[in-house]
Amino acid sequence: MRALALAALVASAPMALAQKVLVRAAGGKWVPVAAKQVDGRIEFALDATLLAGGKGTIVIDPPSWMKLDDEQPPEVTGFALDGQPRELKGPFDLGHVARPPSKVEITFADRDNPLDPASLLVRVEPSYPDRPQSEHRFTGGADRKQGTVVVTLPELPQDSYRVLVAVADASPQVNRQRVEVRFSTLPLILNGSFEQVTAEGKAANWSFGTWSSNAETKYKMEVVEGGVAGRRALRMEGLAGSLNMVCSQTTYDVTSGGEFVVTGSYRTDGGCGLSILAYDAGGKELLYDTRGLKPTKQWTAFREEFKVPPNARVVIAPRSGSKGVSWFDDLKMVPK
Ligand SMILES: [Ca+2]
Ligand SMILES: [Ca+2]
Repeated sequence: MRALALAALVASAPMALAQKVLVRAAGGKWVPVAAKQVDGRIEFALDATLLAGGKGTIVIDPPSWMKLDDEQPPEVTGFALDGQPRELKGPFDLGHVARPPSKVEITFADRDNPLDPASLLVRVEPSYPDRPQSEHRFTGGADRKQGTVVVTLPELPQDSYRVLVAVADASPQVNRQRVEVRFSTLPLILNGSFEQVTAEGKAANWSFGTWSSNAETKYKMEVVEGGVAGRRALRMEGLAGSLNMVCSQTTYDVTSGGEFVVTGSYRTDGGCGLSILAYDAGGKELLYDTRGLKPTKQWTAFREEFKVPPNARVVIAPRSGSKGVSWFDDLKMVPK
């Protein structure tokens, strides 16, 4: 029989009095191992056949409160934003928020062992090293089987954020629970003023195409100088054939649902429009609404309202089906 001998250095006084050495054998059973102390070290031999795949966990003098067989990570028992308790159903994706939370509180509880504050991991991504950083603290009950992590967020630049909080129980298995809270403070329509242009000269964040065409279809869609905000605007020109020119963008999920307003400016020779589409997580169409915009030679503001259920994926599509030139600029979408 092959035996694997390990020696553990004694680092503290209680260890020097080691009474009990246990190894977690294949199948999860804890098996006591004979140990002796030699010159301030604990020595014991391990029977390799006890271990699963040559790996095992050794515990020396576990405290009396420790439940060695614990394989369950702590549970999430509370979630609050800015002091307001929220539903406990993950994933904790807040979607687009007009104002980011300044305090995220997550309560963990473990049935068998205390939570280990030293295992606590809190990360806010992306991070802005030059800006004030988030802070966190951990408060636990007397037996520490329950604890709350409070993350205080500084004022954050517009971005799409992930707050990661992970904590483990104080068990030999180190069972870890992770919670990710996501939210976005980016504008719901990105590059709505058509100022950012890709290396290919296309408007960033937007898709271009026709939603129907025939052999004679001829059109031009581009971002050029002009408009009412910034320096550039979207210009679409119908030249020939069947015309159904569409520029579209899928917004960040509007997790909250509710009423929204899309505003912008346009001008058009032959008429244009704005389509608002919404889909659920499975891709089922929830809304397909096209608002017509009448011909006008002057830049003219428009405002369209719509309503979607929670967790809708919204597509905003300025479009034109007419000959001649249509322009769009300064598109914005906000909760009503
Ligand atoms: Ca546990
Ligand atoms: Ca612009």
